Amino acid sequence: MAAADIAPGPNDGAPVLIDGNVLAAKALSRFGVDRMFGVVGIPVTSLANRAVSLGIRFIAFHNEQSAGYAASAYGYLTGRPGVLLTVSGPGCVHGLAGLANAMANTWPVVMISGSCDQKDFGRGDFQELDQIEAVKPVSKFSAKARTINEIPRCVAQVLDHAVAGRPGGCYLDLPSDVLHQTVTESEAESLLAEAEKCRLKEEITNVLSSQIEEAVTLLRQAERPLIVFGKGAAYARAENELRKLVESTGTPFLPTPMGKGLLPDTHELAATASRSLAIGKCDVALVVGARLNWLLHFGEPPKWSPDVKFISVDVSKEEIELRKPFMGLVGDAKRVLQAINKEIKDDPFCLGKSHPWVEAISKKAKENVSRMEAQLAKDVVPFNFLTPMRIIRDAISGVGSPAPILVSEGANTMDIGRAVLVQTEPRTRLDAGTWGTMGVGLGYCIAAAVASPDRLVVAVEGDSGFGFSAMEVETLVRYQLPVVVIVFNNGGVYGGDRRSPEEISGPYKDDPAPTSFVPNAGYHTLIEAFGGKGYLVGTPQELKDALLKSFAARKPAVINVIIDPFAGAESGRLQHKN
Ligand SMILES: Cc1ncc(C[n+]2csc(CCOP(=O)(O)OP(=O)(O)O)c2C)c(N)n1
Ligand SMILES: *[C@@H]1O[C@H](CO)[C@@H](O)[C@H](O)[C@H]1NC(C)=O
Ligand SMILES: [Mg+2]
Repeated sequence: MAAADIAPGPNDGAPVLIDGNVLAAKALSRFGVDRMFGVVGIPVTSLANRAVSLGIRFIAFHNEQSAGYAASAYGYLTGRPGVLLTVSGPGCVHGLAGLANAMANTWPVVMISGSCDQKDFGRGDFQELDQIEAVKPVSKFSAKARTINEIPRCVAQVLDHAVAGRPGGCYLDLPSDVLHQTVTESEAESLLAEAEKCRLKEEITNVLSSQIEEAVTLLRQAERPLIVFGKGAAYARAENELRKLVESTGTPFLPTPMGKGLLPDTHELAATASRSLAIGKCDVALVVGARLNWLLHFGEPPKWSPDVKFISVDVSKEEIELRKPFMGLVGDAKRVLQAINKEIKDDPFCLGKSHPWVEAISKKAKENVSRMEAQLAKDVVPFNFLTPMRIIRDAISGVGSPAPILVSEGANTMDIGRAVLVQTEPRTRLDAGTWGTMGVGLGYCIAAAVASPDRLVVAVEGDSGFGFSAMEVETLVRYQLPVVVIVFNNGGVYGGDRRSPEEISGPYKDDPAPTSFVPNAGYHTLIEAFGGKGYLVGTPQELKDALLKSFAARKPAVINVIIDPFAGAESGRLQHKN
């Protein structure tokens, strides 16, 4: 708004003044922010209110941790930085969890925190903390507006850095004295315009055509090629290019957990169910937007063959330098795959269904699937993990397109869910991720519902995982989000008390085990406290009915599924790490 547009007020002629809160809200809106997640309080309440009045949807949480997880998942799902707003000191500290988890997952997020009055810093001011120092290990860039004039430029910088190169977390510090300084409307306009001019352009790194040729030659000459892809490829929206590459060359593929759905799990070249053979025997692995970290066994023997040649496609040069693959192609996954597909088109090759490698993979997969299906087909009551998981899988398939977004956390619950539940569309799975973080569930559900209002959101959560952020069920109800949270209630972390006799002694031996919660807890009643719908189920028919009703209603619901506390295994699939 130009100053001239303002209706004349009582002090006719005097310039209209706006404060730092208004200017920050204006900058966020001007630079493309449409959603914010957070918890308000001194000194940022007015910033949140002003943002809303400028058309930004503000999702108010109970805890900054969940809001931070939500903001980062929103960044991942939309490709634009998610924004988390917190108060100073403890609010910022809670938000660190969101920043750190975003860094581990390489998702773009911006945390904006109010901070204490600059002149009182070091004297024990209200909620005082050196926030710039606190965010250092968990962010890629931070900025502090020391005067109101710096606000627009700082906002632009953090938004740009969050998505530049490898996405990650950025931080903006807004001291309370700065939020209360004022400038005139016209000064604000020129500050905003100036900041806009300095915005970073997206850097496009072009891979050398000689490198593309070399990569294609490696794939062409491979006897047992494999294409592995992860959430980096999902973030780059490389699904069409991946499908073209997989199908034109007949190469088996393996998604990482959040890569699932870029190509449908049901695809005939999916090697998920023959994972051990695929990674153990492949001779060339094209790894797209996935890091060779613990989730992929560091790309090392004994899981991988000692002779495997990795071709890594990654947006980060540092990642390639760290892993030292046989070949590294630094660039955006979508662009690099386009170049690879183009190179192949001139001289196509395809393994074909009867190729011994493709046949071996598909044979192993079929064996694994039929073993699993035989287990899944049984109706086991009291519930093990498999029976309810099958019923949930079938209910989710029944929804059709657009497919629901699946959120999952827990140990057994998440691991078994990953094997049983089917992903058919890109970016429809959010789970504990690279960091194995419990507590992400409700925040991810809220982000998914906000980012994709046309999709149902279904969470499959262990009771421990759920408990980390369970109060956010009120947030689901308050915003009436179409989220159905299914809690696998086995009475604790991994389930029942599995301690050996020698672990049960000492003065506190009669305390509940460190892994145990109250048995048969009424998690479904939590959401009822806020007017949401709760279901308690213990049999296949009860679960089917609850899913049918809650999926059709598309309203916030919690389904409390009572599971045999001794089904499953300690630590799920990660026993060797415990
Ligand atoms: C932030 C965080 N704290 C603690 C852990 C350790 N941890 C791993 S899985 C898990 C919970 C497993 O229990 P539950 O969610 O009930 O799943 P179940 O195995 O019982 O299905 C915990 C606490 C973690 N991964 N992250
Ligand atoms: C069997 O399939 C599941 C997923 O469907 C997978 O996690 C597991 O690794 C497979 N087993 C082998 C031996 O490949
Ligand atoms: Mg549990």
